[in-house]
Amino acid sequence: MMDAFSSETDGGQIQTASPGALTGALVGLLLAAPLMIVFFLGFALLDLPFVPFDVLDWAARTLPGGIITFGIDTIVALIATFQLGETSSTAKTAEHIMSIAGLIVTAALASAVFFAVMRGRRPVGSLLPGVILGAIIGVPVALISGGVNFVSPADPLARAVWIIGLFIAWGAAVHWSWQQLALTSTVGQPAPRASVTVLDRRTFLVRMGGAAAALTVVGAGLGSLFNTRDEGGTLATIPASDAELPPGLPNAADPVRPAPGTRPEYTPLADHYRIDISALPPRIDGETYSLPITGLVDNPLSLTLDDIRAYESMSQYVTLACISNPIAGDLIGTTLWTGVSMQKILADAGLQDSARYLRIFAADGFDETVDIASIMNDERIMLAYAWDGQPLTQDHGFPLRIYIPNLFGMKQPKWITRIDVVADYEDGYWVRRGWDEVARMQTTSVIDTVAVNSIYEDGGSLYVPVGGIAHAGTRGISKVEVRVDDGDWVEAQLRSPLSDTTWVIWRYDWPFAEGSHTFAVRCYETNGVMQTEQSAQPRPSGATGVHVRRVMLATPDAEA
Ligand SMILES: Nc1nc2c(c(=O)[nH]1)N[C@H]1C(S)=C(S)[C@@H](COP(=O)(O)O)O[C@H]1N2
Ligand SMILES: [Mo]
Repeated sequence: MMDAFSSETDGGQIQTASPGALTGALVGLLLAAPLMIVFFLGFALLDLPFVPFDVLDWAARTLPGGIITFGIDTIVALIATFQLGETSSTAKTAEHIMSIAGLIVTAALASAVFFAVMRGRRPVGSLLPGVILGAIIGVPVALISGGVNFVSPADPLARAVWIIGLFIAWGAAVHWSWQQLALTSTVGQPAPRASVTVLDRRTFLVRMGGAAAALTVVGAGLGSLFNTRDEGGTLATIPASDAELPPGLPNAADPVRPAPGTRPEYTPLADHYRIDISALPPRIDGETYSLPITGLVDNPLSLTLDDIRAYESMSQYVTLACISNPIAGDLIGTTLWTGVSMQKILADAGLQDSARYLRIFAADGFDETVDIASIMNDERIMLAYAWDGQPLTQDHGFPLRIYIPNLFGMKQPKWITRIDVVADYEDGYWVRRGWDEVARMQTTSVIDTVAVNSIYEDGGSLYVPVGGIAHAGTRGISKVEVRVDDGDWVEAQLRSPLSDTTWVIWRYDWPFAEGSHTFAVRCYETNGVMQTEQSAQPRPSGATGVHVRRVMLATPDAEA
């Protein structure tokens, strides 16, 4: 394992043993924990970058689309299989944990290599090799952070100094630890020199582990104490009186009630899924924000939030879905969007004859292209600044996002910073990574519930309410059918939707029969076209197929 060797010093014989790569890995690991905590404190208290998130974001932008998709699919499948909770927020948490674990493992490996390289050398002299070790990790990480971190408001130079400095401190600590371990006296022998406190290796590592753990705990405590940043900080810019709160949903009187257990028809804002390419959403100051609209226009514009809100507003109930949503997944939600029609804004900008597309750029490095012809054909395409009657939250794209009916979320940038009017089409962020260029929402239907706890009696017979959603973008739903076991397809009842672009709630009360049964659902667009029964994965064009649920039904207690 660890071979001992002797080295001469002017003080006489020091028994030294050169620790190996495994010990190096352990040291690197123990020292990485406090390093993470210091990074976290800098983030929580001083708005400095939390580098594990930056490295993750960078990897997500750089790795090939297939690998990223595989990663996303795996996480989504794991969350669904083990029912870990709402998909998008659970996935973000999983990514956060993976990013921290990844950096800690990197530190452990680097330290292992360092110990291997230093093996056999004399444990005296300057800590320069440790400093170099820190810089080898710190410099690329600082560059990565500088390239992808759109969250930290700190000065770029200060950010680089902070990141490189902390990694150098970590590297020096690794080197110092190596010196201490290499100087280890054989157990039982007194320290050879008074100036060098030599502990036996085990004691040293145990003490170091204890110190690292203590630092980590104290740091984490401090961090949570001070991390009181208010997400709403710059957001409350629409006076509450102007806010368009849903005044009671437009279909409140519809006699078709959702079957118990159907997902809420109007998604509570806090439960709306969030999908984007960053560990932390970009932060934009609404006070100083302005949106440049440039390129092939006669009057280049630069619109502040007040300018945009001065336009006549429109509010629409919208169902937004992610193209990664599996059949029956929760990466879909419905809320009220408020904004201004793109037609009005483009009219003021004055499109030139050659103008064909909008290139839309976002604060997180995301981008997409929108066809001007579709804007001219659909006044519902809008720049949105409010959801659910409130200014967009930071997660959902403050201050501005675009709404494009009928398309999956990947075509609809949040945190818009710039619009360029151009003549030529260019692929957007996810299209470049292999996803569908059009990304039209698929026609799908889902069984949310077979309400085994809501079986009821009517006219001497028992019924089980079955229900869920059906959605076809702007094409609308004309019919939903349910099949139980090998029976016929039977038409379900439809509740009138919140708008002609939202999902439709359906319900079917099935005559109860005990035992295990298989329920299937399919839907039809308004024009009579049936959804495809062909099952497809989300990549590249969105999931399709018939949703099936198998449920065990038992006769309810007579008293119940
Ligand atoms: N700037 C930016 N806009 C974006 C994204 C992003 O990563 N960055 N993700 C898109 C995707 S894939 C989806 S599904 C929707 C999700 O919007 P939400 O998080 O508000 O639900 O935002 C879209 N707009
Ligand atoms: Mo998405």
